[in-house]
Amino acid sequence: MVFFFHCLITFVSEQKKMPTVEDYLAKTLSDHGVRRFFGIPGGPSIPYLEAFRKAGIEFILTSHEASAAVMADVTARLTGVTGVCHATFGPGATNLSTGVGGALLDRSPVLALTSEMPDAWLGRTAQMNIDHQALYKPLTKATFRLSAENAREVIGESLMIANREYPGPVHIGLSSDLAETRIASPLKTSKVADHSPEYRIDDRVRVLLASSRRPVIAAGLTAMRKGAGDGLRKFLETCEVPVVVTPMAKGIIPSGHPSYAGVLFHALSDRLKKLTQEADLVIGLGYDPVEYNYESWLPSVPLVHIDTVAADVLPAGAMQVVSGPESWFKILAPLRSSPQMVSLAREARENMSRELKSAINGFTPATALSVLRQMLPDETVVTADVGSHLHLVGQMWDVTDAGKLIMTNGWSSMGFGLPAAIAAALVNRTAPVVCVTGDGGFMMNAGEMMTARRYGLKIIVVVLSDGELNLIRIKESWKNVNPYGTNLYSGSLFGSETFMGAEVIHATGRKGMQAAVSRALLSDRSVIIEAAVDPAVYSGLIVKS
Ligand SMILES: Cc1ncc(C[n+]2csc(CCOP(=O)(O)OP(=O)(O)O)c2C)c(N)n1
Repeated sequence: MVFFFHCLITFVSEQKKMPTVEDYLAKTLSDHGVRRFFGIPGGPSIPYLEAFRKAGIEFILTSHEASAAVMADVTARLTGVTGVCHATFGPGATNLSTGVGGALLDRSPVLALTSEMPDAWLGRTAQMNIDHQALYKPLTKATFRLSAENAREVIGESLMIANREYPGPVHIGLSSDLAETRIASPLKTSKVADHSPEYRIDDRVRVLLASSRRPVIAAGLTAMRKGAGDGLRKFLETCEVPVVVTPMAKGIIPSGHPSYAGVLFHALSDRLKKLTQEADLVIGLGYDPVEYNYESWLPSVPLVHIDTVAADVLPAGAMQVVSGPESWFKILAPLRSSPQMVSLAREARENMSRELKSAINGFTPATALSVLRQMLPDETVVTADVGSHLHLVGQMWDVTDAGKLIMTNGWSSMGFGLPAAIAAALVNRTAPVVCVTGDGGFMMNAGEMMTARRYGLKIIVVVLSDGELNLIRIKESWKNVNPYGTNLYSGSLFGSETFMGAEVIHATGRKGMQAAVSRALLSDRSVIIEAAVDPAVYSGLIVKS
C-alpha cells in the first residue's frame, strides 16, 4: 500500500514536470528552426499563440488563411525549415486548405495546425463544426489529432513525414480543450529514417544512355528543390547535351548556358519541338510530373525517368530509376556529348528570345517585364501569380539563382503571388521583393497589402492590369467562344492614388513604367505599380495546350 502511494505521488509529481501540449509543440518547433507561423486565430488558438511567442516564434497575422498557408509554403521553400500555419474551426480550416493544397502539389514541407472540437462534440451539430480530418485527408501527406498521450509521437512524426520525399503538408488537429494539459510521460518516438532510396539500374537504362546520339535532359522541380544545379553544370562541362526545364526548375542552369534551350509549357514552348523531336532519348532528371505530364510534350522516343519518388504513370516503354540526387550524375555517366543537339538548343533559345523581344512593342506585358528586368538588381526575388503573365514571366525572366523566381506550377492557384512576396520579404529583408501579378489574381488576396503594412514590409507589387482574366479569354478564343465571364472592370483597377495605405503608381507606357520602378525602389514602403498593359501579345505567345 505504501509502495502504491509512493508510486502514485512520484507519477503525479513527474507529470507536473511535463510541459503542456502547447509548450511542448512550441519548443519542438523552435528547436526544429521555426521562427514564425502564419494564420488567423480563433479563441482556442490563444494558448498556442502565447506558447509560440514565448518560444521565440512570431505569429504573423494574415488577412485570409489561404495566404497564411502560402506564406508557410514559401517560407519553407526559402529557408529549408518546415513552414507552419494555423486556422480555427470550420471556415478557418477550409480557407487554410487552399494554401495547404499548394504545399502538397508544389512539394513544400508545411505543418497546418487547426483547432478542432473536443471529442464529445465531434460529429455533432455545432457552430463551425466540420470534420477537419476528412477535410485534410486528400490535401496532406498525413493528418492527425493531437492528444496529451500522442503529442511526442505525432509532432515528431509529422515533421518527419512533411520533410520526406516528396515533401508536403501534414495537418494536426488541436482539440480546443487540449491546451494546458500536460503531455504524457516520455514515449518512444518511432524514428522513420529518410535515406535516399537504394537504387537499381536496369541494364536497359545503361544501354539506352550509352547508345543515345541525340539525348535531351528535361530538368524538373525535384532537381531544383534538391539543389542539383551545381551537379548538373559540372556534368555539362564534360558532357554537352541540351537541357529543357519545367517552369519551377527555371534557374537550375543560367538562361545563357550553352546547353540551355528553354522552359517547357510556358510561352513559346512549342518552339522547343524542333529540338525535342530530333531527340533519340529524353532523360527526365528530378522530373516531377506534377508540373507537366510527359504525355503533354514527349516525342515518341524512349524516356529514362529519374526522380526521388516513383511516378504513378509513365508513358508506355519508359524506364525509371528512383534515387536521390547524389546518384544522378553517376547514372548519367554513360551519356555522350551531342554538339549537334546543343546547337539546336542554342537555335531554340535564340529564336524564343527574338520573338519575346518583338513582343516588347508598345506597352505590352513584355515591355513591363523588360523594364523590370533592366532596372531590378540580380538579387531581386520575384514572385509570380497564375495566368497569362506567368507564362510570359516563366519564359522571359532570366533567373540568376535558385529562390529568385517563386511560383506555383503544381497547384497553380491564383492569389499566390502576393502572399508569396510577403513571405519572401519576411525571410530576406535586404533584397528587393517584387510580385508580378494579373489583376484577377491580385484581387483574390489583395487584403494581404495590409499584412505587408502591418509588418513594415517593403514589396513592389506590379499589377499587369488588363481588365480581364486573360488566360481564360484566350482559352475561349481557342474554342471560338466570344469573351464571356472574363471581363473584370473597365477603367482603372484602383481609381485611386493609394490602396490600403500603399502608394499606387499608374503606368501607361514604357517611360511611366521606368519612372514608377525608380520611385518604388527608392521608397521605404510597399508600392503598387498599376501597369495598364495591352494584353494583345499574349495570344501569340501562349501555347495551346
Ligand atoms: C484559384 C483559381 N481560380 C481559377 C483559376 C483558373 N485560372 C487560371 S488563370 C486565370 C485567369 C487569371 O487572370 P489574371 O489574374 O487577370 O491574369 P492574366 O491571365 O490576365 O495574366 C484563371 C481564372 C486558377 N488557376 N486558380
